[in-house]
Amino acid sequence: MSVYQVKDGVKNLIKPGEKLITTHCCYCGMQCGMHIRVNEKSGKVVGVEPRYDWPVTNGKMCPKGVTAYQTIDHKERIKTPLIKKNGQFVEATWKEALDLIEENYKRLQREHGKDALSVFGGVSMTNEKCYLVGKYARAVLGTRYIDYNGRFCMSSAAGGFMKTFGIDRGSTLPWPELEHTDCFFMAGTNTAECHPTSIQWLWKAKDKGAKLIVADPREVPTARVADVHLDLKPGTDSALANGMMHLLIKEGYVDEAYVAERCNNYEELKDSVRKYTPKYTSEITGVAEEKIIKAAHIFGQSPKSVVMFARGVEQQTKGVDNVALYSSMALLRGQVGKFASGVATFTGQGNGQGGREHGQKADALPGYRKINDPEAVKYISGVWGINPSEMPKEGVSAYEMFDEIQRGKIRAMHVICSNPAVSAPNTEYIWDGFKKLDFMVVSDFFLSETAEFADVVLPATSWAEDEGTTTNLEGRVIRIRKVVEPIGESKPDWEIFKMIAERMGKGHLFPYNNAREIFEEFRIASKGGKADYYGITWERIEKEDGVFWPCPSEDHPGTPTMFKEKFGTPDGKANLAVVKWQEPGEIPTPEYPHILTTGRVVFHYLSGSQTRRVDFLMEQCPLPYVEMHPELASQYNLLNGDKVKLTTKRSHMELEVRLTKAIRKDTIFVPYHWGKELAVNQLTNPALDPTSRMPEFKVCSVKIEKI
Ligand SMILES: Nc1nc2c(c(=O)[nH]1)N[C@H]1C(S)=C(S)[C@@H](COP(=O)(O)OP(=O)(O)OC[C@H]3O[C@@H](n4cnc5c(=O)[nH]c(N)nc54)[C@H](O)[C@@H]3O)O[C@H]1N2
Ligand SMILES: Nc1nc2c(c(=O)[nH]1)N[C@H]1C(S)=C(S)[C@@H](COP(=O)(O)OP(=O)(O)OC[C@H]3O[C@@H](n4cnc5c(=O)[nH]c(N)nc54)[C@H](O)[C@@H]3O)O[C@H]1N2
Ligand code: SF4
Ligand SMILES: [Mo]
Repeated sequence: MSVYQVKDGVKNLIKPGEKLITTHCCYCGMQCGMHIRVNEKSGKVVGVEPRYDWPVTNGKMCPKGVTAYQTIDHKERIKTPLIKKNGQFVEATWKEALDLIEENYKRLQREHGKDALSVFGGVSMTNEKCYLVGKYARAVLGTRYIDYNGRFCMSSAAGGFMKTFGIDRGSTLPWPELEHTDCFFMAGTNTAECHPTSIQWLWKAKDKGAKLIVADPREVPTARVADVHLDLKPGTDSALANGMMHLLIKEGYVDEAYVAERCNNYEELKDSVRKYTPKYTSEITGVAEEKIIKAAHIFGQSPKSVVMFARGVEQQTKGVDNVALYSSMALLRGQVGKFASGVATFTGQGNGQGGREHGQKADALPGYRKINDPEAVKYISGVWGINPSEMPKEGVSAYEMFDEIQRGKIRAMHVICSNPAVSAPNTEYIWDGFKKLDFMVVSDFFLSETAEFADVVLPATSWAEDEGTTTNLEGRVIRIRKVVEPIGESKPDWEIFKMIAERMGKGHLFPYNNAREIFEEFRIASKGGKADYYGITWERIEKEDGVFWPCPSEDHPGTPTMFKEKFGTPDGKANLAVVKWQEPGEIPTPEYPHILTTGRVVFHYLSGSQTRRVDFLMEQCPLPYVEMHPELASQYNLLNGDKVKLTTKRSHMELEVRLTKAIRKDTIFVPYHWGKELAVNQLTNPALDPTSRMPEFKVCSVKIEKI
């Protein structure tokens, strides 16, 4: 971390013989501002300095961010293409790798049709690359089968926002305004560990007297300092939100004028929440009645409040409902579209916002257009230079692609920037799917658990070896800068798409020489869509500390606050959610009597493919474990450090017990950042939300046995 003073700005951070390159952290949606220190002589990265003048993160970074630079020049980086021969990877030239890809793709297309190929994308890439993943799948391979890891991440938030507000922008307000918020209602977000640098806004607000309500089955760090901790049973958020709204209405906390003018369904909502008395809500959620009542009074009396949530409420089979219901709490209070108040989901991955707007999703085209909308198909076909009749139809969601592998429909998969062998639910099914494929390609810069299954591994560049843009969790489009030259023979993902396009006879569709040219095309592709980037230029981003979409023209200021006058729905009104609580996909049974939930720790990122390669982070957290309340542990005679076998309907695994009182007595928690026999996703339930197709990572039923 920095030992330098801020007062002289950037100059003071530069050491003789070094230069600083200003960019953003590669990991979470906070996209913390940072400078990478590069030795001018060797061109090598030697360290990092937080960026104090970045308005969203103000010089704060977390343990992952300050060590991220160590992955750039890491000894395990893949430096050449790899081809599997007799079960072993051997180094190959680009020509050999591309020959093999061309031969197999063309053969499979000939024998089984274009839908035999598939693409599994990811959103740790820049907007420019994410945009091209969709174009590569649809215009080059001609397949309907494309989806991406955001299906496991942001799809329920997206679905809930679309339903409620008509536009899915993760935050309705810019983060620095949070300093002036009077009340934070935070559900299913472990903010201190997962978006650590946003905590500063909470502290600043708390110093001014802001109140904090936390809804989480675990006493996460924010819950420890909360005014009320609603320690709900996993899978009961919709009951809690309905119970809160019951009280807001009963106690007269509704902003009646706002609701009458700007919202639909108020009468239906009143009917629907009538039975969610504190008593009934408490019976379902397991939260004490007094706590629910206290939370409703605090929330109802706060002039400026935000409702914030994350995967805890979204990664459920009722994830879309949960998002719509929690958002409706803010609408009842008239909070959306105003200063220092509103609704926000903590977007997960670095480009989790941008990456979900540009057409990596089975049903989406760039600019948040729909692939089943003929006008959208016509427009995007025009931008791409293809005939609208060539545009493939809607495909299926990420997990459901593995069903298509089992059915023999999908024969080949190109996984780009994701590690589903660790991160998808019910991993044994995923592993089996990979083995069944006739041909598999992975683009990554490390040999991930997924890459191990591939026939060909293509060395992509890391986040520091190419430039472009990302969109942070506020909806602010920002610049990622190139820090060093690509290592070995690695190439940016867009160049890889271009080379494959040329081999498939579609080189004319990928005429780009650099990321900037892609951005210019993408501006036009997004123009007129819900996520309109047309008015955003790289120069503006630089000058204005990022630009918020929608931004339809170069003289438009961008949109830091959403929905000031109207919502994105056809009638301009928000839709209050009228939904009853329903049970999660699995409820405890005598055979599987407890609830398993999964999530994160501060030291690791997602599948761990990057952070498990950083010594400092591994020293802090080398292995997964299971968090358990001492009372539950005593039922099984378990002490801290004992080994247990966990079994669900899918599979079983062994883990070390970590006793803590900071979790419900009926629930256990396992972090998911490890692979193979250490992957908790061997156990998780692949039941999907009916609209978002998001798997229920957060709730399943489990058996505990002492070993
Ligand atoms: N350190 C770290 N930070 C990260 C990441 C990482 O891997 N590591 N990943 C990034 C990404 S992609 C994402 S998506 C975000 C995720 O950020 P978060 O969603 O904050 O993280 P999780 O740990 O998945 O889950 C959050 C909380 O949900 C709670 N929870 C479980 N079940 C329920 C339930 O039924 N209801 C409610 N209300 N809460 C429940 C868990 O106890 C947990 O504390 O983090 C981003 N930041
Ligand atoms: N049990 C459980 N499972 C979960 C979750 C949970 O809470 N519980 N959360 C889910 C969520 S929210 C998410 S986001 C997913 C994420 O899961 P994954 O998609 O598996 O996420 P990563 O580990 O980031 O995998 C990205 C891979 O791409 C590589 N990579 C990074 N940048 C680039 C690039 O620019 N180009 C290329 N080609 N490769 C790159 C990295 O080295 C890494 O191997 O996991 C989901 N799985
Ligand atoms: S909070 Fe997120 S973006 Fe910031 S340093 Fe940590 S991982 Fe990187
Ligand atoms: Mo995520």
